[in-house]
Formats: sequence, C-alpha cells, structure tokens
Amino acid sequence: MSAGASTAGSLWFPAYVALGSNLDRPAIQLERAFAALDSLPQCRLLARSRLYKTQPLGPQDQPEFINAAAGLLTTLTARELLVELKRLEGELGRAQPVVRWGPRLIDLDLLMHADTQISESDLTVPHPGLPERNFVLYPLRDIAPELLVPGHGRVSQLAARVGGTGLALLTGAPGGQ
Ligand code: A4P
Ligand code: MG
Repeated sequence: MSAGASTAGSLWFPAYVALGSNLDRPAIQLERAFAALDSLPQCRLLARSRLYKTQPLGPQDQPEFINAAAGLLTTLTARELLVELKRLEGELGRAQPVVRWGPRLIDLDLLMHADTQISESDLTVPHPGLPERNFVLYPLRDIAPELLVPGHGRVSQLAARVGGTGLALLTGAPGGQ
C-alpha cells in the first residue's frame, strides 16, 4: 500500500517541506515556521536548510523572498500533513494572497512524502514546482542531495541543471531581514 493511502499509524515516513516568505521580516517568519514544524503532532523536525534570498517568481513588483527547506519524520499521511501545514500557515498569520504568486507572510508547501504520489485537485505530491524551481531545489539540496524525485532525478542533479540565478545565501542574524 502506498504511504499516502491511509492513516499511517506508527510508521514513520520522511517528508520534505518548502518554506517561503517575503513579508514582515521574512527570515523571522521562517524561524517561527521551523519552530512550529518542530512542534507539529506526530512529526519530528530532523533537518533544516540554510536560508536563501531569492528573486520572486511571478510579479516582480514585490519584495525578494527568503526560502528554505525542512526535513521531517512523520506518522501522518501526505494529506494529513497538508492539513497541518495549512493550519500552521493560518496560525502564523498568513492571509490568502490577493494576487497569484503575490507576496505572502508564510508559504509551507509539501514537496515530498516518502514514495507517495498523488495527483488530485487539492494535493499534488511530489510538488509540481519541485523539479524546476531553484529556490526549492537549492535549499532541499542542503538537507537531501541524494533524494530521488520520481521521474526527474536526484535533487543535486536537478539543482545543478536549473542553476542558481537569482539566489544568494542569507548571511547574518535573522533579525536583519
Ligand atoms: N496544493 C496542491 N498540492 C500541494 C502541495 N504539494 N503542497 C494546493 C501545498 N499545497 C498544495 O496553495 C494553493 C493550493 O495548492 C492549496 O490550497 C493546496 O490545496 P497555497 O499555498 O494556498 O497558495 P499559493 O502558494 O499562493 O499557491 P501556488 O500557486 O501553489 O503558489 P506556489 O507554487 O506555492 O508559488 N518566488 C520565490 N522566489 N520564492 C517563493 O517561495 N512562491 C510563490 C508561490 C511564487 N513565487 C515565489 C515563491
Ligand atoms: Mg503554497
């Protein structure tokens, strides 16, 4: 049975989450989000990437983003984890973006969940942007370079293929952003 098909119970699955923010001191928002991920029920935060300053995909008249990735172990199914991520976004203060790909306080996207593959109207796993977005692949490479994205290849190879245009490592204390 696929890892995403039922309530998982006591089996622990690796899962990867993309974090993004470009409002109200984004690096602080990402720190809050990492802490919140660590306190999710039935989840353990095992790995966190470095923070990256990234040029916006979509409308250019918005602040640059800060992006990162988290590695979890969870007994939640992919769908259960998505529900928790959406709940966390709300708790962290996210309002629905007015513009597609417009500015947001926090975005938590489910990138991968074990070998789960789902293609439904409200949930696609692996996340469809994963193979092509450098602001997802570079952080993910920090914590899971050998991770195999079904049908696309390893994260390190995909990151090398897309290149790092528009990305820069964030250095210094998170309060600076
Ligand atoms: N959904 C389906 N699959 C997933 C998944 N694997 N993970 C659905 C999370 N959500 C998933 O997402 C809209 C709906 O997608 C959800 O209700 C869920 O059922 P959302 O987070 O509410 O809204 P969104 O993020 O604005 O939507 P969208 O179109 O998915 O945007 P993206 O792809 O997340 O892109 N530029 C930079 N540099 N860095 C960024 O992080 N982010 C975006 C948003 C645009 N430009 C960016 C960045
Ligand atoms: Mg999202």
